[in-house]
Amino acid sequence: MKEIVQKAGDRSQKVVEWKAPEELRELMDLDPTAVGETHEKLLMRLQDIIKYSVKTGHPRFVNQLFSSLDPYGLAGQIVTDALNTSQYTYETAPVFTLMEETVLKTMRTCIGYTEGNGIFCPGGSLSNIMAVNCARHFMFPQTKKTGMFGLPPLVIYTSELAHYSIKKAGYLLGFGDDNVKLVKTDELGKIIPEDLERQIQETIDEGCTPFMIVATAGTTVFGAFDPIDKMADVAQKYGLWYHVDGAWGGGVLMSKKHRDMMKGVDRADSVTWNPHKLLGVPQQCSCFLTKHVNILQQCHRADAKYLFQKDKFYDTSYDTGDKTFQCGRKVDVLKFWLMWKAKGSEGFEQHIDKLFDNTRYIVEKLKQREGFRMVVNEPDCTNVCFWYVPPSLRNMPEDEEFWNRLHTVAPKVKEGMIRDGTMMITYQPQKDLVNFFRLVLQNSATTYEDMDFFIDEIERLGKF
Ligand code: ABU
Repeated sequence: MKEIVQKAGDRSQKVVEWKAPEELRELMDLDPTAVGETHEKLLMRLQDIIKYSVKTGHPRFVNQLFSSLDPYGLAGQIVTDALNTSQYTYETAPVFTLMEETVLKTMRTCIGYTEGNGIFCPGGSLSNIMAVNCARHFMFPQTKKTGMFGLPPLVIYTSELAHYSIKKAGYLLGFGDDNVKLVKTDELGKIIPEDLERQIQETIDEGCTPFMIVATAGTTVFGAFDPIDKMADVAQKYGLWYHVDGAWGGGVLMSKKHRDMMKGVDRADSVTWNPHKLLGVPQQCSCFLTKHVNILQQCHRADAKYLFQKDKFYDTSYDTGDKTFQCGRKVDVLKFWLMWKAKGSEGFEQHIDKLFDNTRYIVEKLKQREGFRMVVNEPDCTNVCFWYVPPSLRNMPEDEEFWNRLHTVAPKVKEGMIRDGTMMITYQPQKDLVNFFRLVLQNSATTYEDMDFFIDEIERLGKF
């Protein structure tokens, strides 16, 4: 354990010791054994597991929307696991029930809600699916008993760049893909409100029923923030449930300097906010928050008599299990709470401000360096999207062949860095843009020197 923590911040260590699946399978001997092994052997196995796992706490892991290794978060995680409880009743999780209630209330205050409810969910996708379920219940409470039979098609609107969990909500909750309408975005990746309204009107004209709008506060690739306040106007005009998916960007609410990016979020009916992303809490820590006090219970309550006995000797409104579609629920609040107690809100604020400062630094450096080209010139969030144009492409006309060849550059460079273990950054195409790098600044231990290293390293690996 000590080794993982020490190595997390040690730049002389590799981010990953890459092995191909067949080689790793050989090295790890993964089959469960008929006879138990000695502690010595088990410790050797754990050493190998650590050796070949990706060090996501390394300051040069900028690959995903999570990273870093906070010592207080880790301590909270260890204590959570040692206590091994399930957060569905007060009797099995008395402290965590009150802790969850208090932390969620404080988060709601950050959003600007004066009252409401919430729950920790296993990931942002489930929080978003929870939002769709609450929205449907709010408008059509009868669906809990009778299902969707007899209802017109119910339509959700979200960005074409929204997280794919909204489409999955369509699959899971019976709306179908056709009824999750994807609204056009501008060149910065933000929803175009006029297209949103056009599509709502089209739905009405077709005799279908609009019921929900989902804005994104921090899209997965560009980190774009939709026009939250303007979309709230549209939701209000048509009487629709308004959800803001702030899984990625929600953390800006902790910073006085950056919280205005979410202006209007208090008008949303519900919000997804993952502290395991921008706030650096260990995985997983995802919250669904709503201004509607009773909707979670109304929507999910099934009254399992073996668990939620009403004749318990304590106030059973503290049993939170029926606020969700889960039964067993891992405790995800302690690691967040411990970090909050240790750093204070001011510590989270400094963390966010440092991430945005780092973003400004690397964007300026990239703009100055030959061969690098920004995809988004001024990113909203801490996602830095850029192409690297290697020397062999620099004097080519920018025709189809150029773009086809540029498309192959990021995968090649990525392969090089993984094989060498020097850093990890992801790439992807988006809309009609060929593969580009997305560097995510989420670890405030990442320094200006690390960012100079990222640029130099991509240049070193891209000398072709
Ligand atoms: N839930 C989106 C996470 C994707 C990423 O880390 O890039």
